[in-house]
Amino acid sequence: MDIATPQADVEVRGTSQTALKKAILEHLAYSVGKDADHAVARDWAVALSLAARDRVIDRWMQTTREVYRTDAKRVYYLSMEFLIGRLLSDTLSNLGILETAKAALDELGVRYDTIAESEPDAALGNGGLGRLAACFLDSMSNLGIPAYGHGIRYRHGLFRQKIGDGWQLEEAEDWLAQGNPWEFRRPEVHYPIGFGGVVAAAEGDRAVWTPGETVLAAAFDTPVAGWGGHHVNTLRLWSAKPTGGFDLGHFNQGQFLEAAAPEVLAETICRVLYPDDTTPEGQELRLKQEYFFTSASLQDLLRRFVNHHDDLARLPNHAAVQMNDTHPAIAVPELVRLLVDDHGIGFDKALEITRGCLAYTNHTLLPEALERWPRGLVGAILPRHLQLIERIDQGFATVVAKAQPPVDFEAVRILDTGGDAVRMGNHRINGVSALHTDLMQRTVFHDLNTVLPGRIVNQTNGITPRRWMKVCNPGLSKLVAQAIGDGWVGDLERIEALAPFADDAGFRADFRTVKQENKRRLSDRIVALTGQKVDPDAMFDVQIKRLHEYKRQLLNALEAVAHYQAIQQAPDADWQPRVKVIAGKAFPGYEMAKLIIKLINDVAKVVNADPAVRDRFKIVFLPNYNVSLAEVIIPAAELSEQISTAGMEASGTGNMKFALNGALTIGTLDGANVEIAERVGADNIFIFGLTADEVAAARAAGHDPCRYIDASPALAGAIDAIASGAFSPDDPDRFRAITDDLTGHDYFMVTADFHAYAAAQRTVDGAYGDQDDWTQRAVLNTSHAGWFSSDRTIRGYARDIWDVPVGTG
Ligand code: 26Q
Repeated sequence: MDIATPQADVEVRGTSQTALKKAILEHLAYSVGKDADHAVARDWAVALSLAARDRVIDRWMQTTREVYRTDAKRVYYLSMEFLIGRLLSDTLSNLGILETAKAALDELGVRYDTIAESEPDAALGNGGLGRLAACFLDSMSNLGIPAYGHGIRYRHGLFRQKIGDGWQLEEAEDWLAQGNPWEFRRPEVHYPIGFGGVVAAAEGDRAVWTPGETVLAAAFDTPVAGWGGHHVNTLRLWSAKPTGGFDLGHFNQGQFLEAAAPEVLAETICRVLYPDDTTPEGQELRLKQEYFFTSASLQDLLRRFVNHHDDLARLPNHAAVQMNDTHPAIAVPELVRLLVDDHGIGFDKALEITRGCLAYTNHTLLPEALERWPRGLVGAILPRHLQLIERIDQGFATVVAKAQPPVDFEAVRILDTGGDAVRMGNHRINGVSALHTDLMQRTVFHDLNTVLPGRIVNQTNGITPRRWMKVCNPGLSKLVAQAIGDGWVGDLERIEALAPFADDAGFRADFRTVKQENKRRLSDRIVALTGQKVDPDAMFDVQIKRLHEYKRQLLNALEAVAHYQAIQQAPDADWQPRVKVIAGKAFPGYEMAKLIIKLINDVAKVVNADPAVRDRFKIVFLPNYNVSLAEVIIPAAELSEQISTAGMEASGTGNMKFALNGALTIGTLDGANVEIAERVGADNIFIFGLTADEVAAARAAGHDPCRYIDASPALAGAIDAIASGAFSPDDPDRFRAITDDLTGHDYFMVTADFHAYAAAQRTVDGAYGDQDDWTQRAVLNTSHAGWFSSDRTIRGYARDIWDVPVGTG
């Protein structure tokens, strides 16, 4: 691909080493205001980022002009989360100038790695759903799909996690403190967003809503360059501002706080991601956040449409809106409202247009994560929307009445009268893995699937190979490129060509060398973050993800305790050395998850200090897991822990990143693990435990943890040690909530899967003992992971849901 070669009519700034060096120095002086002698790492990073941004802008404008000219259908991806992480390496790499930029900096006596580390990690999300949105932005650009990502420009992203005495501590992240060189503020693009107030009926279906309170949504744009830099899309994030000017009257009377109040109230809306919603105020704030960014995005897309078209009935031919989970689900009544009240379209037609534009992705079947809003709250904050929801609900009743076989309307209706709540999310729906979609159709959305058969489709998740291989694993990328060329970067399925190299001893040796180098890099990071020294020759076993009981970090910790006890009992046996790395954040209000973090740290402290264990087993909990840390951990991993209770992990995407980077998976048949197993082959993955159907059957029959504990001395020993305070001598009862749950309900089936998991871990140890054989399997994981590219996923959405054409990639 002609990476840095622009289209003929696009003026693009030079990308030679000389040109880049000059651009960096110019930005350092004229944008940052520093000279080379006084610049700190962050100054250099900003100067380089601006130089890189300049090289995106001409193509960005070209893309925009082209999309206007061809009047192409656009995709709007609405998401509460965008976990983009750092942008510098990714942008330089996509432009094909990463190596040149490094060389230019070298000439200036500046180390690229040092300055890259100074970029804050944009953590505008908390997990897979947010990272998926970021991978999708990259893929939509790669495939030349005109697209906007829309979300909230949080002042503080997800909290920064510190570990104090083994406990999670939360601090506000201040990612914007030193400015954000990637974004453009668009003061002229702003929309009023109303809350509360009263609704008066008008002619026809129209109503006049007079909000009690209004804020402005102001746009901030970040260009998103695809691989090769040819197509550049926009991530447009909304920030809240007060509508009026500053209240000088109050201020001059000495009422300073009153004068500042409108600003403070408006800015509250985009202050934090997932405000605690256990109080009514917190709930109200969350609903306001969701409505705020959804309404702004829809007003924006309607303005763009009506500027160039006059027939709103054709909107579905020009705009596809994807709702990332239920968080933007208020889009349904909001688009109807805008069409009916602002554009004078009849209700039925407006609903038809809305249905033609909107689609919804489901990311979880956990009942507590499916949003339901108290009817009173919706009525108070969005009175017009409640009217429209009621009307949509009535219309739906007539559809349901005709369903064959008959369906109970109460089970599917939008208004959940039993709980007096508004239930969101009856639309064109997709699941995120084959198993998850199947479970949706059979369980939570069973009745809906009967009423509207064919509505629920599957689009298995994917990951962008640009960030999750090319940028984060330069060693492996180079090795793969030497073997099969670099076509896989833009088209990952081509990495299949690597499979024959699994049988090539020389290639395997090189592959091992790369992994070893990545393990050394991670070991250095572990020392820097925790002071803990680990042996880079040990097996690196990794579990990194949000802390959640269903993800079963507890199963991992219990097995670690049992393994520790086994080593204690036979200290001279031939143990396979292992470093267990765990990282992840717990929701601030999720006490059980926070206690599990403390358990992991307490166990680690005892195990790591025990002279009998020596270098044969180390447990490391790395603080503040985020995208940037993942980029260091994943290339170094050898064993990927994907051990959720089957049926509970919708897909997983970390599992794909590990496989691509040559780790073998130990996992349950859950989410996309099923599809990974199908593709890498049973010999190259360690599957254990109950299946989703078996979990459901066991729960239905009444799961009895004691049956499993009595049958497994290893499990009983581990639970006893924790319960007796072996890891918490200062507070022996500390983990009571955990051990009581394990011996009582054990909803997540930890005891039921323990034995199979421990046995699988010993199989892993045996397999790792034959390094050559292990490496062969690792190479096959990399080469068979091509299907898990988010490019493939986006092609699926484009074809099955959005109906937009796709470029070659
Ligand atoms: C809901 C209600 C109130 C407050 C917060 C929430 C909430 C917030 C975030 C519920 C869920 C989320 C995030 C979910 C998430 O990240 N899901 C993951 O999505 C990935 C992408 O599809 C999947 O791979 C993972 O399996 C899934 O867990």
